[in-house]
Amino acid sequence: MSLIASDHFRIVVGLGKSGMSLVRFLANRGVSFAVADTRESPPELATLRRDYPQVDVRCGELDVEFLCRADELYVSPGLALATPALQAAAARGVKLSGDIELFARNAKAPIVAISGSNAKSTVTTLVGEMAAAAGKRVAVGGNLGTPALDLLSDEVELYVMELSSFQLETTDHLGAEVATVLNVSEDHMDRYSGLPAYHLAKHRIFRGARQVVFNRQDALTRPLLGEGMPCWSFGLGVPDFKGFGLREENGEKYLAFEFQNLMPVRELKIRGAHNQANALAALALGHAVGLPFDAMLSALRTFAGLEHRCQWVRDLDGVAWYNDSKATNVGAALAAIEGLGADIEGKLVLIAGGDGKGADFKDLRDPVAANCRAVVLMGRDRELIAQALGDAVPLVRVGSLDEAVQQCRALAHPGDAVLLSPACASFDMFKNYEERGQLFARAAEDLA
Ligand code: LKM
Repeated sequence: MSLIASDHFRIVVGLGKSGMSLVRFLANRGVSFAVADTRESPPELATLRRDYPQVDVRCGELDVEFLCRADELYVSPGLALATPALQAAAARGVKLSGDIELFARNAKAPIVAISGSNAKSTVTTLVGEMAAAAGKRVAVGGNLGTPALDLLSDEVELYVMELSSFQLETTDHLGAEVATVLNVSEDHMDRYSGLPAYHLAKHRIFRGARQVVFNRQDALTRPLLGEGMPCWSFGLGVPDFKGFGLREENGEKYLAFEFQNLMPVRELKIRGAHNQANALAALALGHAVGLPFDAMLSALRTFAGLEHRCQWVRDLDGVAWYNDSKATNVGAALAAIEGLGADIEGKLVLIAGGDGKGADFKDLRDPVAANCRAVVLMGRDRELIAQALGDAVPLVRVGSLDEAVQQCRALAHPGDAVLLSPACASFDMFKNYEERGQLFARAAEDLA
C-alpha cells in the first residue's frame, strides 16, 4: 500500500570503497536502493555483482530521470556535487547526502572529528592509539582506512574519524563530541571555486559539535563560536589557558598544557616542527574526550609515523631515501622540504609533479631554493612547477618514476637525501598515492 514509492528509495552514486560500505549498510537494514556510477566499470562492481546480484546498477552517464526516483542520493566523495545530473536531481527535490551523514545519524558513541588540508591521517591515527592505550574500545576510520559505516558497532566507545572536505560537503549535521580543522592551505582547486569555498566545506565539521579544537597559528581553523562553547587550542608557541603548546625549561623543549610540562619533545619519534604541532593537536583532542595524559603520552612515545608520510626507505652510498608520496598538495610538500631539509647534513634531491589540481606552486620556490640541490619533475603538471620554481635550482624532467629514481641517484651527494614529495595527486600516472609510494620504494630498494 505504498502511495509514494520513491519515499523509501535511495541511490548510492559512486561505487568505490565508501559506496560499497553504503551498499552493505542499506542492504543489512532492508532499505531498498539502487547504485549508479559515471564510470563504465567502477572499482567495486565485481564485489557488488557477487554479493548483491539483485541490486539494480546503472553505469555510465548519470540519468536524471533514474536519479529522481530516489528521495535521497548518497554521493561519493570522488564525484563533485556540482555534477549537472546531481544538481538537476537536487532541483527536483531529491536530497543529496553521503555516508558520513548516515554514520552520524547512527553512531551511538562520541565522535572525534578531524579535518584539515594536511596531517589529518597522522592526528587521527595518534588519537586512535591514545584511546587504545587508555583502554577504550575505539574505532578509527573515515577518509583513512575503514569507511565510516563499516565501523558502526554497539561495542564501540569512541569513534575517531578523519574527514575530507568532500565528505563534509554531503554531511549536514555531524554532531561530534569534539571537532577540529587542523590547518587550511590550498588544495582541490579543481573542485572548488577558490579557497573560501574549500574553507566553507571544511568548517561544516563544526556543525552540532559540543567542543572544538583550533590551531592558534592558523586563523582559518577557528570556527565562529557560539556562547559558552568549550574550546581548546594547539600551536607551537607557549600555551595559555585551555591551550596546548611548547615550553622550554633548562634548555629542553616540552610538550605542554597550560602551565604544565607533559613530555620532552625529544621523546617523540616523529620529527620536525609540524609533527610537534600534530602531537599537540592529538593531545588537545584526546583531553577533550577525557583521555588521561599518561596513556596519551605513552602513545606519543611509540608512534613512528605513517606509511608514505616522510617514511625512510633506505640508505645508499651515504644518501637517505624518503617516501612522502602522501604529499598530494603544496602545504604537505613544504612541511617535508622544510622539516627534512633542516634535519640533514647535505641537501635534498626532490621528486615532484603529478596532477596539480589547479594549485599555485609559487610557495615552493623559496624553500626549494634553500633546501634542494635539484628537483626532478614528472607527471602532467611538471611544467607548471618548473615555471613556479624558475631558476631557483637545477630542474630535470623525466617521463617515469623509475627514471626519476635513476636521476636522483646520479644527482645526490653523500649526506644528501632523496625525497619523493610530489605536491600533487597521483591520478595522472598511478592508481593512487599508495601505489606511487610503493613503486618509488621498490625502485629505490632495487638500486644496486
Ligand atoms: N559516480 C562516480 C564516480 C566517478 C569517479 C565516483 C568516483 C570517481 C573518481 O574516483 C575517485 C576516487 C577517489 C576520485 C577521487 C578520489 C579521492 C577524487 C579525489 C580524492 S581525494 O582528493 O580525497 N584524495 C586525493 C587527493 O588529491 O587528496 C588523493 C590523490 C592520490 O594521489 O591518491 F569516486
